[in-house]
Amino acid sequence: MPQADLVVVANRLPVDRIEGPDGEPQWRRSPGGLVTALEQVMQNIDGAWVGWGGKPDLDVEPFDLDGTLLVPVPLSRSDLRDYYEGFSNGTIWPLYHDVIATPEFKRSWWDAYVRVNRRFAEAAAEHVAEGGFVWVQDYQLQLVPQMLRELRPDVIIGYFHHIPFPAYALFQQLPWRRQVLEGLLGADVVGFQRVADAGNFQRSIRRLLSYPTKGDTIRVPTADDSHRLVVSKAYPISIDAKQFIELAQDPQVLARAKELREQVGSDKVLLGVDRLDYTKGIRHRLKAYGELLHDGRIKGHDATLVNVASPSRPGVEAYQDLRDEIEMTVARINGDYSTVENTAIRYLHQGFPREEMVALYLAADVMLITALRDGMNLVAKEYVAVRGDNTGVLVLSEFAGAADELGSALLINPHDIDGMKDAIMRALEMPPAEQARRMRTMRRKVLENDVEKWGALFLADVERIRAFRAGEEQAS
Ligand code: GDG
Repeated sequence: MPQADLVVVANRLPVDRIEGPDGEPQWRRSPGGLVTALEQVMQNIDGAWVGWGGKPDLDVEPFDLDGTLLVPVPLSRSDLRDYYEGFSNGTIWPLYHDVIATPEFKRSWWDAYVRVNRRFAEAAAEHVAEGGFVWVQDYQLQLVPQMLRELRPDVIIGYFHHIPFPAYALFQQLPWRRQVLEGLLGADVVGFQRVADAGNFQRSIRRLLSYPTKGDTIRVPTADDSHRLVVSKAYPISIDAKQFIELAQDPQVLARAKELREQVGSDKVLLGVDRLDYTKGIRHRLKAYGELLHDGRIKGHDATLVNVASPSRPGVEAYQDLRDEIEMTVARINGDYSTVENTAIRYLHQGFPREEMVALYLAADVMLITALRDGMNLVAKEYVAVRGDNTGVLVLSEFAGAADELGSALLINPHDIDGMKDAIMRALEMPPAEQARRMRTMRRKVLENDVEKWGALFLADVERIRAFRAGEEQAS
């Protein structure tokens, strides 16, 4: 079995299994954000990617795709129910997003999480070369670093956490809190989106495990009465800004943006783009917008809200309930305030190709990011990247990680509905000079701190650890 110097471990492989023209199954690259982010990093390295193939009970051999070895991890229907929909998305996701929804603590879900994490760790251990680097991605796989370290002490392990890490007072609720911290501490570098997330993680380590922390490092005791140093700090993730800028200059995309604008017809276009998830504050956004219509501050032809809610986690009950609630609210607002000529909210429960997303970003005067809690929020950065003429206004929740870098947006607290209404009005009325000043500052940040830089910063710390370890080995 070939072994790779870099192995990415993520819940999903970066491909979808589809039926080819001859009826035979084929793999097609899936266009997700993580894929684009890591594509850059993996380009020049002999890499492998361990992940689930996207269909239950799919048990196929590793295969090569454009120079990357893809290693499918089989998951049965019950694994998916208990490990993925259960512990990952019914326990960790709500707990780590400040219990916006109530997390459920089920022992059978935890058992499945342990079992499936071990399967991922074993697959990574099998495919990584001597002294190689394994980069574990996200909250579904928090136990993999420690499990992998036990199997392969020779490799360097990184872990990146894409979602928030909660305050100690919330994390404390987790019945398996110590096991999760020990699992993460199997890594050499533990990366977070915000400085505050790394701070929360270190506080939990001090309170629950009593390991000392200093600056970005944690001293983890080892079996031989010595210790290892673990780096834990913020590496804010970003987008492939060049790719978005190129798409925004594509004549077809520009024509489509113009067409969308004309079809919508109103004076101003407001846009929301999220996975349909309770963390994104879609209900709060609709409430604020509905009240602006009710108060008469926005009238008939003044504006339209285009709201893309891409389908997400349909197997989890909280998401089914959320969808019902949002769709009822949209229907009510449209019933009350649309006219024959103008629709108040254009609601789209669909996924679109990236070109269409960029055309929507170009057509929108105001982008509304109203997350109640969000690790980063790449949509905010995508909107900023494509606004090459420095027009447009970003209304951005303080609770999204992106707010740390994009302080020139109109920052809002989405729980404060009156504040959000005022910010929306200010955005709709903002003079072009102020739009340009704010957008220019934000674009500079996004273009400088792109995903390539994110990868480079993380890998630089990995190399630091590698050098430190080599020095220690020589000394002993
Ligand atoms: C998690 C964290 C963190 C959405 N709908 C369509 C579509 N998208 C694309 C967007 C964007 C991505 O999906 C969504 O990324 P976000 O960052 O906004 O949010 P999550 O999915 O919750 O991601 C988040 C992220 O991981 C990365 O670390 O920022 O905080 O929750 O790229 O454009 N893309 C296309 N069609 C759609 O309909 N093509």
